[in-house]
Amino acid sequence: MMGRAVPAQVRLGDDVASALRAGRPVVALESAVITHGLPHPRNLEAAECMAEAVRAHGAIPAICLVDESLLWIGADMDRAASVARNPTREKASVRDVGSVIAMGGAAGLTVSATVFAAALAGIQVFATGGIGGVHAPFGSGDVSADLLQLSRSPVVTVCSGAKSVLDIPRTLEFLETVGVPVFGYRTPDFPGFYLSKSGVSVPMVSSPAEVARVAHAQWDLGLVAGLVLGNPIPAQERIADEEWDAWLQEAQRSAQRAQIQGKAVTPYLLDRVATLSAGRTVRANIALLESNATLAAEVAVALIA
Ligand code: PSU
Ligand code: MN
Repeated sequence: MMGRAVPAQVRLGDDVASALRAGRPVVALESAVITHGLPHPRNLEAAECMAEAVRAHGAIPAICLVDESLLWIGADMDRAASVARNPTREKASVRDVGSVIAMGGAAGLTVSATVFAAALAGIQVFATGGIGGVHAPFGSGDVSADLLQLSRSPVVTVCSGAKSVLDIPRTLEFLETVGVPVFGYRTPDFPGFYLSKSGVSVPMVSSPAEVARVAHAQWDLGLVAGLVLGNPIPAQERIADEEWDAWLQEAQRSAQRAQIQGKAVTPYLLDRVATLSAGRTVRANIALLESNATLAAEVAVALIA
């Protein structure tokens, strides 16, 4: 993979640009989890952990965000921290990126916006916590832009499943409909974010090399869809089903009472479960982000080997 010309509104970090030019492994990192998913200052700690894990496993991290009318692919930690602290920062999915750039705003990028950015720069692997999907209750009409964009960007997305507040079977059905292959990493059960299992079976892959073979086979055919690789949360941080169900139900009740809607739903629920669990969900989230960053780096290395 060689670097490619990027549009004028895009800035590549120096180390990202030189790695891409030299064909060395790069891993894109999501920033909505930093700007909207985790409380300050644990969010910055999470960003550092992810970047460090990517470096420790032989790849260059590329935090993707919007700031000062530019789409940054490989923002440095100072810029990430300044966007995270900006009180007017937005959570941008792929449809919002153009308008935030045009208006001179700042934004953390969701999975949909990050896989778009990664593909634009020629980055083939991306690490996040959980992808968006089909919200429960079915019929609410809330389906994340992540799902369609995953079918349009040839990037391996390493995650610990879909966001814990979603309808997982319907999310996986949607990915099938739009042609996105989904795998479990060393597990036949799609991971359940804070829980190790979601209860839905997926094909299993057991090494970064195997993931790389599948990705090459698919992309060499000219298929543009990305791959979703579900990596279970590290065992010592996983949360028991009953505990999680209780916190989630309570959080959903208060979201309903407060009439939270649209893209505010996820940040609101995450904030509520963090409080209800006395911080356990935050710790679990950071642990899985770090573990996903590690696996993503290994896959990026394997893709180039
Ligand atoms: N999963 C989490 N925390 C998050 C997200 C997912 O545990 O903050 C973010 C990701 O950026 C994902 C986005 O792309 O939520 C999906 O949001 P929506 O449902 O509004 O599309
Ligand atoms: Mn949504």
